Order: sequence, then structure tokens, then C-alpha cells
Amino acid sequence: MKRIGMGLVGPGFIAPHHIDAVRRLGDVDVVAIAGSSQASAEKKAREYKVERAYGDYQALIADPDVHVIHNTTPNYLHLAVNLAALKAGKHVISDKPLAMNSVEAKQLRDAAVASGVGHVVTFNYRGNPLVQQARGMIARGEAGRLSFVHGCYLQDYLTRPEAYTWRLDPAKAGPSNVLGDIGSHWCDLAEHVSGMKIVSVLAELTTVVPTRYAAEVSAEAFSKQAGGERRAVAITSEDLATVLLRFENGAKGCFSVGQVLPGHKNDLQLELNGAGCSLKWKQEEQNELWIGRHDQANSVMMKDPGLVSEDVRGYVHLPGGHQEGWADAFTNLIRDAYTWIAAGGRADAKPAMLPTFEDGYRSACVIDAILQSHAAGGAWKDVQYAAATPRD
Ligand code: SOE
Repeated sequence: MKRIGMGLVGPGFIAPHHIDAVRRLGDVDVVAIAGSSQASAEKKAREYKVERAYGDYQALIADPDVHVIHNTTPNYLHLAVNLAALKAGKHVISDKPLAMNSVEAKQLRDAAVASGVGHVVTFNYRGNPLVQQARGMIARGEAGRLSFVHGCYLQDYLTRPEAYTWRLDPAKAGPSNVLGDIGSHWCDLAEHVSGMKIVSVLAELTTVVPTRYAAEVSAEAFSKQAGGERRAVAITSEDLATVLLRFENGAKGCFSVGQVLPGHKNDLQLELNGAGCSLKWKQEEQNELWIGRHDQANSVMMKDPGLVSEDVRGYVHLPGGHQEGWADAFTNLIRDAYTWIAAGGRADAKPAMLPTFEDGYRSACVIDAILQSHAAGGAWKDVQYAAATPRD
């Protein structure tokens, strides 16, 4: 069996989950890690039991034993690292958001489409089997015509003013914090599950905590804040956003995202209301799908290979009642990515669930429209999106 070599650039919070997922596939070797210095790369390589360490991502990309690049760097490095990997003919699996804004994201989408290799963005919540169950029910018309798509993505890891990460620094994250970080997940999931594009938005952004006190060493999301000296930092990006949506079929929607909301840990919720039924999925109760009905009792579908539809069964790995979690859904996305890569990344071989640089660009266009709506004092803004030129 031909083995595939993986290399990871940017060993931060999400990196061990990429490595864990890849190692679960059985035919992929984690060949190398590249960090911001040789010393930091070697430290992480020892920690994750990876053989090779590079202090320069270009050297990792040039390694002939590395066929797939996982890019888990901060947002400001996504353009350079993803472009370099594509130009070297390597398949790319990039953390979200794809880039700092829709201009960079379009450049990456266009380069990826022209490259002929696999290109994936880790909108990992698509990997949940009951998300795919809901998507299939809607695609088969079982929910009827959709009129309303709504939800939220709420966290509390930035509640305290002492909490600070690079995601609050526009030079490293881009102009948005919470929308680019987790609003991108929600918007991608809403479009993916509903099968409809968001065409117009009306938004209000808020910076609930306008001054933060950052430790000298920037912490990763959810990590225990470092001790020691702190410096006051004026925050310009949002930590809370409320958004109204219009979809292409005339359906309406709304969502809220925030990271200063005590008690909400990773509380992504998506509900879709159709003429036939309502469907609601909550990430923190990810083994259940609520089905709301008008003319009969509501029900809750449990994650169970015997209950989900045929096309979803491959995303379920344990019997009903054996709970599957965040890492299992993440691995489902990584498994589909390597299925596509094993098929050479050909456009016609991509698994339907798998989010690509096209989806990363779509999400960036929606986020940019949201930022423009707020900047205009709260005016409806259309999502500006340019379709790809098909590869000849
Ligand atoms: C922090 O908000 C974070 O780690 C996001 O960056 C991830 O994309 C999300 O899955 C969990 O929360």
C-alpha cells in the first residue's frame, strides 16, 4: 500500500488534533513539523514524536517525503504558506479561516483550482454524522422548502480582560476576531447544510472588552493564561456579533457569535425550519438531532448507524449510545481529505462533505460583507463573490 507523507506547519492549539487524526488513518506518516524556529520545531517534534523538524516552512514544503501540507499557522501566514505549498504541487489542508480577508482567500482559491491538487479548509463541524444526516434530509426534500436558518456559536474563553490571543491582533488575525474565527464555521455550516447561499447581511459588531492585559507570551485559545508581567492592549476587533441574513431562495436567517459569554464553552447551534419539519443540531450535544414537527410528535434522532441514512453511515464508527465526539468528527473530515488526495485531488473525486478553498473563499466573502455592513452603520450589504474560472 502506497504510504502518504504529511508535514505540519505551525504547531499550535489545533496541531495535535491534526496529527492524531492523520495517525488514525493507518496509511499516512507524520513526516515533519515546521515551527517559527528550529528550536521550537524540535521541541514540538519531540512532544508529538515526529522524526523531522524544520525552522523554516519552505524547507518542509521542499521535503520530497512530504506530499500533504497541514497549515495550522496564525491567519496572517495562511496566504504565504498555502501558496508556497500549492506552487510546489503539494496537497494542502489549511486551518480556517482560509486567509485574512476575501481578497487573499480569492487568490488562494484561484491558485488551488489551477493547481490540480487537493485543497481543504478545516470546517470540521461538517464531519459530524448528524450534521450530514440533516443535510441529506434537506437535500432529499424531507424538510420541505426552507424559510428560516438560525443559530449561534457562543464561547466564554475571552470573558476575562486578562485573556489575550493573537486572534485579537489585527496584524495576525485580520480585521475580525470572533467572526473570522468561529463565525466562519457557522456561516459555512449554514450554507452547507441548507444547500443555500447567503446573499445579503445586516450586522452589528461589539467589542465588549475594549482593553485587555496581555502576558508577554501570547496564549492559545482555551489555554490557561500565562502569569507574569502584562501590558494593556486596546482592542479594535469584535468579541460579539449579531447578524441578520437573506438567503438566495428568499429564506431569512440570523446568527450570533461571541466569546465573552460565561458558561458557553463551544456552543455551536444550527436550526433550519422548513415547511415539512424543523431540524436542530447542537455541537455540545452532537450525538442528537432534534426533529420538530407540526402534525406529529417531535423526535430526537440519536447517532446510530442503524438510524442514519446510507450515505451518512461511513461517518459513524460506533453503535448507538457509544458517544462519538469532537475528535471523531474532525477525523471524519481528515479521512475524506485523504480519500480525495489518494484520488489525486481531481475535482470530480471530491467527497460531497469535504470543504475546499472554494468554501473558505465563500466564508471569507460573507464575513467581509458583515464587516462592511457594520462599518456602514448597519446597512444591508450583498455578499460579493466571484465564481472560479474552471480549470481547462
Ligand atoms: C477558538 O475559538 C476555537 O479554537 C476556534 O479557533 C476553532 O476553530 C473552534 O473549532 C473551537 O474554538
